[in-house]
Amino acid sequence: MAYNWYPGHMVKARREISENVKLVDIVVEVTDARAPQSTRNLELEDLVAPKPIIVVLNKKDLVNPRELDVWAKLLAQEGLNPVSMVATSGEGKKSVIQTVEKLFRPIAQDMKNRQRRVRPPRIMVVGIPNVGKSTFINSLVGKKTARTGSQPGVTRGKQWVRVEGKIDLLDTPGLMWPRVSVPEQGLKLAALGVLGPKAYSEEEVARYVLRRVREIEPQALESRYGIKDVPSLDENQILEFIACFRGFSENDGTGFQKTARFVLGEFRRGRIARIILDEHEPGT
Ligand SMILES: Nc1nc2c(ncn2[C@@H]2O[C@H](COP(=O)(O)OP(=O)(O)O)[C@@H](O)[C@H]2O)c(=O)[nH]1
Ligand SMILES: [Mg+2]
Repeated sequence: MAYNWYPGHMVKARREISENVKLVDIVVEVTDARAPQSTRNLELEDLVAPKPIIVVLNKKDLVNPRELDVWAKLLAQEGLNPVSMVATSGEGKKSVIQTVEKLFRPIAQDMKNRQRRVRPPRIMVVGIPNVGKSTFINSLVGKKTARTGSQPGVTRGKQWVRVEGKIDLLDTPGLMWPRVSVPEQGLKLAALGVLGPKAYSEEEVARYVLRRVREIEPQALESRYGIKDVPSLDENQILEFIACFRGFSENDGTGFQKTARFVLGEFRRGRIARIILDEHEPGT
C-alpha cells in the first residue's frame, strides 16, 4: 500500500468528510485495537462535533481483552462511545448497532418534538488506512458490498445501504490521514500496516516490534521462538536469534530483511503476542 498524504490530499479528505458528516446523525470511527490512540484522528472530532462519534476498537482478536477494556474506559470518559469488535468475524456487531440506536434516541425524540416523521438513523464510517473500514461495512451489511483490501480510496459514488432493516449507512468510508507527531507513532503505524512499506525500513519496524514484545510480554518470545532469558537480550539479539531459528542467513547480502519481513508478518497476524502498542497514563 503506497499511499502518501500530501497537504492537498488532506484538504480533500477533510472536505469530503465534512460534506458527508452533514448527511448523517452519527459517525463511526474505526480504529485498530493495537493502537487505540495512534490510529485515531483527533481532528475528526472537531469536524464531527456536535454529532456523536462511536469509536470502534477493531481487531480485538489481536490484543489482550483486559488491556483493551482499560482503553475502552478511557475513551468512554472522553465521551467517545467505544465498542470493541472483530470485523472479520462480526463479533461486537450487535453492540455497534445497539450503540447507534441508543445515541439516536434523543435525536429521534427531537424529530418528534418538531412534529417531524422519525426516519432511521444515518451513519457513516471513517478511519485511517487498513484499520478495517471495508471489512466493518461488509460485516454490518452482511454481504460483500464494500471493497476490502489494502488499497485505500478505491470506492467511488455515494450510496446508502440498509443495515438490519433499521440503520442507513453511507457505503463509502471516509478515509482519514494518519497522524505521525512523534517518530514512535510512525513505527507503530508501520507495524500495523497503516503506512505503506515504502515509508519505512522493515528492519527498524521489526526491531521496534521486538522491543515492545520484550517489554510487554517477554515470555511470548520464548514460547514462539524458544528464546531463553529474553529480558537480558536487546532487540538486535532477538532479531539475530529469530534469523537463526528460521535459518535465514544474514550473509546473503540482504542483512536482516527476510527476518524483519517474517517478524512483521507474524506480528500482524497476532502470532507473536497480542499486545497493545500504545501506552496510557500510569494509574488510569
Ligand atoms: N485479525 C483481524 N483482521 C482484520 C479485522 N478487520 C479487518 N482485518 C484485516 O485488516 C486488513 C484491512 O482491512 P480493510 O477492511 O481492507 O481496511 P480498510 O483499509 O480500513 O478498509 C484486511 O487484511 C482485513 O482482513 C479484524 O477484526 N481482525
Ligand atoms: Mg477499504
